Amino acid sequence: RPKLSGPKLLCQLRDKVKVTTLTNDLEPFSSLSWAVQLPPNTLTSDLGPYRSCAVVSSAGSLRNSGLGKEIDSHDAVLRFNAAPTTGYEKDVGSKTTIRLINSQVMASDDHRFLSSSLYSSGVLVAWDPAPFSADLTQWYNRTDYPIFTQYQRYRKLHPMQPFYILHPRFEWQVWQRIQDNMAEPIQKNPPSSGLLGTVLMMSLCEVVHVYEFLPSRRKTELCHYYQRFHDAACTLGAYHPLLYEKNLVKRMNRGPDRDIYTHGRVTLPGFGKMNC
Ligand code: NCC
Repeated sequence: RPKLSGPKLLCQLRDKVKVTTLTNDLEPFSSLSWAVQLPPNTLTSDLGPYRSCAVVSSAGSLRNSGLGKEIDSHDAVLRFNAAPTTGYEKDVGSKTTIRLINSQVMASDDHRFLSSSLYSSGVLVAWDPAPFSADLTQWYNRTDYPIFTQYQRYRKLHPMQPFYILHPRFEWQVWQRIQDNMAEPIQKNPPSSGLLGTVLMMSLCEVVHVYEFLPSRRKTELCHYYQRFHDAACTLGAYHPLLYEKNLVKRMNRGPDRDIYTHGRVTLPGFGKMNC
């Protein structure tokens, strides 16, 4: 298999991956009473385009980075799961435009998803590891975590907050880009929120800066910047094909290698700004 150059990889990603979210007209949802809670339009038709965007990984290497001001200078900022800004502004900034959450966060008691103020501002986007078929009915009948019951509860409590659910086709389209560009077979688990959020922002923004997804010189076994928990698997991956995701992002990076070392910063073009 030929190894594609960065620009070719970027074009392939643009052409083969479509960021889609569930809308209330899709089966099996359209025939369910709560479908009215789903948005009528997709995320990409409702949001953007933004000029510049930041994707802030939750890596421990953001500690003492001093990147807060730089991150907040972007037109839109995407964060993940339970990653806070309060108390960490100097390193991660305070602006949150979109929060991408996995279904585990929505379901587990310790995250207090329904009541914590962490989730109640900005646009929420949720996803759940779906069967590879990406068939909506199959998935609906056996989600990894109870994403749909939690979605309904949350929407009742916060009816005005924009809240989208990623179409499972999207996660497997991204997975397929990784597999097709790697020599070995990779585990059949969906990509991490980090890569999903990066591709999501590439479809909304002219330029995307990703912070500490590729670790800088501050690389550490500290899992998250906001927790005292050490595990190298957070950076290297276990369930998610994280190392392969990082390899792909490294190849697509249009910024200088030095930016990775000093700032943990990768520069990616938005899909609308690419010449293929
Ligand atoms: O840890 P998590 O990810 O919330 O981190 C968000 C994204 O940041 C990137 N990351 C994080 C830490 C690190 N040291 N290096 C990194 O590169 C990754 O790209 C990651 O996706 C997830 O992907 O949704 C994940 O969620 C957690 C967990 O569910 C949530 O934090 C809520 O507690 C998963 N952890 C466990 O299941 C124990 C993690 O595997 C993936």
